[in-house]
Amino acid sequence: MDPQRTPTHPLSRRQFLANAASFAGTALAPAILLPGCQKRAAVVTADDFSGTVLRAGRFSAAPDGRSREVWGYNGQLPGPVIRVKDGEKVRFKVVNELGDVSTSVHWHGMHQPGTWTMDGVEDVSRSPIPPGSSFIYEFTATPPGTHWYHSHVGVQYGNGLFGPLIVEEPTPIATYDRDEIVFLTDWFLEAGDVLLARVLKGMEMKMPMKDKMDMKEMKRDLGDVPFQSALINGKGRAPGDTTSPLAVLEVKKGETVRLRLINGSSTYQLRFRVDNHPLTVIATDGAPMEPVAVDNLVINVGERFDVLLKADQDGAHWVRAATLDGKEARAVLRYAGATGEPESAPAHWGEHALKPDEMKSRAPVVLAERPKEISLLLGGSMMPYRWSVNEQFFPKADPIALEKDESIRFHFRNPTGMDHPFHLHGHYFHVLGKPGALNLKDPVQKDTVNVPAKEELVIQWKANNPGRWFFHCHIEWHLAAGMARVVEIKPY
Ligand SMILES: [Cu+2]
Repeated sequence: MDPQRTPTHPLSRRQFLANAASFAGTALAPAILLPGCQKRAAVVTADDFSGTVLRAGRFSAAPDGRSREVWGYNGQLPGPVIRVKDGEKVRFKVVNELGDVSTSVHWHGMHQPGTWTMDGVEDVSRSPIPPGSSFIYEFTATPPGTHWYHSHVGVQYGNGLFGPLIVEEPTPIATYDRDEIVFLTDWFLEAGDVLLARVLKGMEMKMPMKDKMDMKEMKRDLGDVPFQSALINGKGRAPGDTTSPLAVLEVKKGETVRLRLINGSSTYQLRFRVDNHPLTVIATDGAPMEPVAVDNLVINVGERFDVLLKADQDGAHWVRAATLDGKEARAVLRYAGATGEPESAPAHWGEHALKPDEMKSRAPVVLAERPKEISLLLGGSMMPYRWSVNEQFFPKADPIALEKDESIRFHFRNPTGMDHPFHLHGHYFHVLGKPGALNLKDPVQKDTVNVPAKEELVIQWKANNPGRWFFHCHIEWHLAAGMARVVEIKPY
């Protein structure tokens, strides 16, 4: 074992909060410093840039009918739609107008070939953008497909610092008339750092008698923060609200629409369905897959799915996104000429939910025969509240050191009571499935995969993009409490 391994004795509450504060990019020094990239972000003035500018700022809004301070880009929720072409050299200027905190933008899904320092992860890719400063991100947009962008500092993005990033395919992957973005996100009245503090405190109060709770004893748990509401394209209704405007997707009878589904939540996986409309799944995380016709599909935090919807009905129909215990957000699919909202009716999800083993790559797959095997044991405790990979808690965790072009097999074991959606930056991986039933023939490519509670999962990938890449659970509270590693691919 590595001599640097972090001792497993629990942190005191004070130490934990200090670490959390450091994550939130507040008063404390960055937790880690990088060789060659400690430099502060460059400051540019308004007139040396023409192109897309994202201004990260705070504004008041009531997206689910309850007013709060939203942190967002350009005063919008979600942030502006960015559409670029595959292979295009892009430049985005990000201006930090948040006031007293640093920020960054991670381009979730972009592989950043040769530009790992543009990946936007706080203190992994580079130092974040200080308050009042700006930074120009410059990279080649690839791979094509449905992606998103969000802050990668502390637990900021759940406050609204997210938006869709679409990279157009050079040749169409399906036949359809047009596309629509459907950006899903859970939504809370309180700011991320307030919720994080409550997660720590609340869990302690729930379980005062136990010094350390083994997650194996817990039944499956859907979220660390109680669900409040969710938004579809920035609109929703908190419980009891029946009048706040909902997002409307207008369709014409006879057309086929590609829905670009993005789950930009901080906490909850969401089941998606359009009443009376089966969906054909054609891509995930940007990568084309063999089409699968479904009634509904679960989208984990950080994941994207592209689905085709054939508009062959009339009137108005509910678009639903619900937690696995049925707490629901809605939008309206409305045919030209129709008005109003559908009748209120309970969800009928249909029989066919997309299953992980139905997802197969459309492109031919060649897997290396003797990949390097790396075991990843996921763990967690409630007191102190923290989450681990191989019993280490980021940032006090060893990097996963790899050589360029090594083939890697990650074997996840998740004995905890929660699902963990893991995201690997800078690469695709193939999802081989559960041990004993690996798909070595046509496994789908993804960049974010759910590791279900009490299960094991194997993925394989090639470390062909040198750099320091983040690899982590995308649930904000798990990431902030240690469930992350840096994957270091040398030479970079
Ligand atoms: Cu997690």
